[in-house]
Amino acid sequence: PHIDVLGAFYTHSEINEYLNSLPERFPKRVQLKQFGWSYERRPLKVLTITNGDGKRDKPVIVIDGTVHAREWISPSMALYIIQQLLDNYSENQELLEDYNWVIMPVVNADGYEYSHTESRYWRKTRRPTSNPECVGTDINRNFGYEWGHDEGSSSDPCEDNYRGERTFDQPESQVLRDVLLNYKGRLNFYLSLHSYGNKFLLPWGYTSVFPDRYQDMMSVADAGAKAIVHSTNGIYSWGSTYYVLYPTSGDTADFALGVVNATVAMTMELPAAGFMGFDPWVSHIERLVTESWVGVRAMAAEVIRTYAA
Ligand code: 0X9
Ligand code: ZN
Repeated sequence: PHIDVLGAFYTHSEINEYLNSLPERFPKRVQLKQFGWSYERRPLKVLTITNGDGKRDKPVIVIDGTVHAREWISPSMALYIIQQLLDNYSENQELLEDYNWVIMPVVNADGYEYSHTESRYWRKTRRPTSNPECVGTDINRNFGYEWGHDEGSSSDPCEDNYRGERTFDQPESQVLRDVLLNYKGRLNFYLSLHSYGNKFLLPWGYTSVFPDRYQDMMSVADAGAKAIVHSTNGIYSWGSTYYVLYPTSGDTADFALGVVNATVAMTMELPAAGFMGFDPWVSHIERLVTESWVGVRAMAAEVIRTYAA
């Protein structure tokens, strides 16, 4: 079925139904793959978008959404990107000339459903923990690079940044890990969509030291921020997570850089809207995703220009 991204927030099963419809509509240009299941056995799907020329092993841009359940603009943004690349292909063709895009709109499927049905501001997964009182692990503290520091994550299952008992003990983290590792050697841009904060966050999260590739990654963030301010006056800040936000350890972007060797790894904190910042009204969606697309598009173009295939 068609999905009106600007007209509603969708549940995980609605998003999957939409993804399932795409291979039939774009048989030459998309591949839909299920990489695994969530703890509550929801299918976790990943869409690859190409220009249909059949060339294999192009470098890739990997984008994920909904690592955190309550950040509802993130799956909407992932769906909007998909539609820009598929339905608005004529304007975005050059973004697919030498690159393939791999998009996973919902990583934390159980938490996302729970945020629709039970508790709007839920963040973590829904797997029980060693503490019978507290459910859920923060996927963005569960990844296996510099995992387990008390600075930037918590060992307490009742905390919102609980890192789990060990690395990748959440099935959703395993799935995203496998997606990233699948593209090792040609992961030129990893972008994790979160909200909120108007920030481009670069590794490292776990230490105040800057990675070797920091300046190159900063140039990409720079291109995104510049494009957004020119189009809407939207103001972003950018820099290392540790300084611009707060220390985080075991997050996906640190893993993408530290283990998968991504050329550029970044977390994008989309703009705030609504009562708590995580909860835009439906009427906000269009403004948020169109502005954010200007930034994502400019960053992708900068990566493609700088790191030619
Ligand atoms: O704390 C987080 O996990 C992220 N912020 S959020 O408000 N969406 O929860 C930021 C993680 C940033 N990490 C890296 N860029 N390495
Ligand atoms: Zn988040």
